Amino acid sequence: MYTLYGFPFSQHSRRVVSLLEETGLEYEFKNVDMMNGEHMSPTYLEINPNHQVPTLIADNVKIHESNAILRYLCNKHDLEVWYPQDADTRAAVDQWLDWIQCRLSLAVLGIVLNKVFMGEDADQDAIKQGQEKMVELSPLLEETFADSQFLCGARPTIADLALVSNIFHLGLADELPTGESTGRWYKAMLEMDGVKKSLPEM
Ligand SMILES: N[C@@H](CCC(=O)N[C@@H](CS)C(=O)NCC(=O)O)C(=O)O
Repeated sequence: MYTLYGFPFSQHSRRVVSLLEETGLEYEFKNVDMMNGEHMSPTYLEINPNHQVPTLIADNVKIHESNAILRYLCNKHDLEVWYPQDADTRAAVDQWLDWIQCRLSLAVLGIVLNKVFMGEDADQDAIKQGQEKMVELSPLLEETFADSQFLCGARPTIADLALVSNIFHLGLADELPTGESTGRWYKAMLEMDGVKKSLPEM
């Protein structure tokens, strides 16, 4: 039985919830009320000194970093379809997971945090920079989905779960990528039970 500390409006938390739900692994979700600063509380800082969600607790293991958690769960439970062992496919999954963290995430954060959550304190420059970055990145996704049903082939992997958590986030700010193939992929992802269950109530 896992314990997952997370927050439904956190894109990083949602990807882990999606995998746990899709695979039927047992877990208890502990909501960290970020709107009221619970992630900065001494109790949560003991759990994750980075004051970030998600954090996964297993028997003797405590892991933060959402993509590391996804990989851990796949390795631990031999979730071959979600994180294929074949070196070439695994490299593709890892490439996208890193791309999502290193290239996409900051743009999504800049847009959504400021457009949706910061109200009058919104940093307009961060929104603009995020939008400019998305002009560069969205075509890369569109080209990928024009050729492939999912990021790494004919079925979704943890890279798709990480990506859909970000694309849903962009939707909160009315900034969904507009490409037709990306839209087809996004619709398919939203039909997955695990993804549905990861979404915040609105
Ligand atoms: N690289 C981390 C990022 C996690 C992250 O940024 N979480 C946000 C919520 S989506 C958070 O907890 N922010 C609060 C803070 O940084 O103080 C991961 O992938 O888990």
